[in-house]
Amino acid sequence: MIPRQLKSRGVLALLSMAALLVLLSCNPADNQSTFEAASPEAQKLLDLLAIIGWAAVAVFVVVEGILIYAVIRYARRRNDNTMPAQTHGNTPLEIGWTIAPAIVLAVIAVPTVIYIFDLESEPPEDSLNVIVTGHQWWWEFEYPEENVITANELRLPVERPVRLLLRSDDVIHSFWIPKLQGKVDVIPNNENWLKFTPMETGEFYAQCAEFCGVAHSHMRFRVIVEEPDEFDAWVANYHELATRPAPADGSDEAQGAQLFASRGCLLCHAVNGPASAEARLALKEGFERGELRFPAPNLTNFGTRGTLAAGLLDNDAGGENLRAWLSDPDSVKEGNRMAELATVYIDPDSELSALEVSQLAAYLLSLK
Ligand code: HEC
Ligand SMILES: [Cu+2]
Repeated sequence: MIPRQLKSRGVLALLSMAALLVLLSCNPADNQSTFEAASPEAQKLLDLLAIIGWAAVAVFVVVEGILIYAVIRYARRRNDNTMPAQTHGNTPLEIGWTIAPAIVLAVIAVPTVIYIFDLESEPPEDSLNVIVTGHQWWWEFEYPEENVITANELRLPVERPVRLLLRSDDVIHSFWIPKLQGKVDVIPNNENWLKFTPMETGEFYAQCAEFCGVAHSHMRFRVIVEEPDEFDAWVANYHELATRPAPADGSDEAQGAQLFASRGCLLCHAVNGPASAEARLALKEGFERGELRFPAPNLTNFGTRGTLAAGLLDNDAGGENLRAWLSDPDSVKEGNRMAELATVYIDPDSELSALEVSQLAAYLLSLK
């Protein structure tokens, strides 16, 4: 038998370990912690959490206090066999326990409803518009006014309000940038929207927050908040790349550019900027007829991206991760649609050689 003292020490150790674990998970500096807000909208959610949290603490303390008091004060004493006084109805008590929850409810409901209206109100006219499309298992970002389509990295100028229109191409996803805004479902055949104003420059981690299939946990993305002139330069660079002719000098990049067309990559990926509305419609119809391409990340400025395969890997300058991805996407990100669908379009017997892979990687990394 374990001695009592040891037993209670064990329980104490276990409890403190659990408490430590809980506290560790609250580190505001963590990439996906909501305890640090980088936008007024996220700050409002954090404030609301504090109000509700403290209200819950107050309720807990009062209820447990009364409970413990009653247990100690009114416990049956040894050898006391008298029947305690029986109470039927107590008007002040009943009024009390009706009013108290109403007050608690008001403390929680009033700020909640105010915040809901606030967050639902139309964003300012000069907001940056971005159309977000969730795909199994990556994110597409279209800037309709800037005429830019990119993937997996959402670039935003600091201190400018953004309005995101959220769509899904397939199943239900959930769009979540923990430090910038609450999550919103991304639903097929339906449009949701979300607004916020990023107030700090830097890189923010984000993630699909609704189970959407095998690679759901790898459906991440990054939000890069930068100075307005850096953002403008990024847009300008995109347009320069969209019109830059493919290299034609026999270098690795030039070979890669040719392979990009001849090995079927272009069936799914665009590298020439956003296609016109007509071209996109034709592609969509072509795909629906089973003839043409599957939606895939736009690679026009792929060389500017810091990550690869929806935030899963670093897009390192040496191209090591990119070569691993091109050689065998499934070993990098199990279940991804590039691996699955490539077998439909690309002759499965003609795998890319190591040379072809490195030429393709050289080409893609030059797109910056
Ligand atoms: C059948 C359609 C299809 C074909 C063909 C295809 N891809 Fe992809 N590709 C995808 C999809 C879908 C993704 C997104 C995968 C994910 O992250 O889940 C992708 C992702 C990528 C990425 C990573 C993009 C990013 O931002 O993370 C690169 C690079 C890439 N493909 C290059 C190529 C190259 C090079 C070829 C030709 C050898 C090719 N792909 C052929 C569908 C395709
Ligand atoms: Cu998901």
